[in-house]
Amino acid sequence: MSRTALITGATSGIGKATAEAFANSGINLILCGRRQDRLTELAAILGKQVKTTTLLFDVRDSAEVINAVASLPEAFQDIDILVNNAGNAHGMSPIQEGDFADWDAMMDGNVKGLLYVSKAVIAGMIQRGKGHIVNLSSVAGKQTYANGAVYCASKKAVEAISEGMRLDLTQHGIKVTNIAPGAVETEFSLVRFKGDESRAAKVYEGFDALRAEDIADTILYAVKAPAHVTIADVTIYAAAQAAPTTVYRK
Ligand code: 8X3
Repeated sequence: MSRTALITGATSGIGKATAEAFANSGINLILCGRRQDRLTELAAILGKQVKTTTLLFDVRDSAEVINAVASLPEAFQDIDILVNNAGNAHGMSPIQEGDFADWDAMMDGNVKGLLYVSKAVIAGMIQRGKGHIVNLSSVAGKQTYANGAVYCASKKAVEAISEGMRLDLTQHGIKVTNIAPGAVETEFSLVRFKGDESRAAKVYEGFDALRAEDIADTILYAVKAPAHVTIADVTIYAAAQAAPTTVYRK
């Protein structure tokens, strides 16, 4: 029987690439995001391969999250795979110059949002005695870098939550995979630098950055692993990257 996956932040970047990879593998999709036009368009395209539905919510709003997941049509209620992909960096500055709104956006979205969506989905997984949660962390969750304290803190929290989920949920037949990508060329830096295109482009200049599809490939590998195998933790760098801020550029 084909499986069903719920993906947050599905309209762009790693989320969208994962949705496409899942569709190619016959995994039905609950596409979640904050932009209905993009969700509808993606659902129509991938709907040619698998069953799709969309949920419009902001992961930072716990009531919206709970109501959205509760509103799923019956055919989509048994969620086998949850991909907690939604998350972003907002601003990059020394801690003493940090902005409260940026801090709130990162902690509320990357940490609390991931928790809200997980809580909404885990109950059903426990009832059915099976499931797989894939959390998108970052190499920023492995190693803190200058001017990134709060983003790094939010991803260190994801690392801890992945470990904690694995400890609490393994006995219920639920696998937990933590994925920590390095520099992936998506809208990530554009969001971090608040639309400054030239600053964002510089992040990926002079080397072959990771693509969203590279991360989607790894997520697909993890969810396709045999029943007795858990891919617990994967760190993925671009070949030219040795650490979060160590990139060998041409
Ligand atoms: C994104 C990767 O190195 O910019 O999470 O923190 S990095």
